[in-house]
Amino acid sequence: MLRAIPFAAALALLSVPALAADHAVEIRGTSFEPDVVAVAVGDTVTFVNTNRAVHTATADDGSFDTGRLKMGETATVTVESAGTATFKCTVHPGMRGRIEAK
Ligand SMILES: [Cu+2]
Repeated sequence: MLRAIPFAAALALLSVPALAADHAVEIRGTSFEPDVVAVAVGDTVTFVNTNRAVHTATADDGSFDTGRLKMGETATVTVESAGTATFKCTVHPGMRGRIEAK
């Protein structure tokens, strides 16, 4: 019985997910800053538009889309799988970036 307590405690620790981090990406002018974001699965990425024009951050594989962000608006996406997700602004297709998730 005495050994059951530490074992249960260890199981409880294992079942708690690692703390997710949030990564900020600023839309500055017509670029994403930073344009490459290294994250862990479960992390979030928050896009904030600091530019007067409307922008989006839209994954090429359709896995996320912030929709149209006006100046001062933000959108947060959760990274749900490992791998690289490239994204662009649908208003300005030359605006590109990528999320690299481990
Ligand atoms: Cu744009």
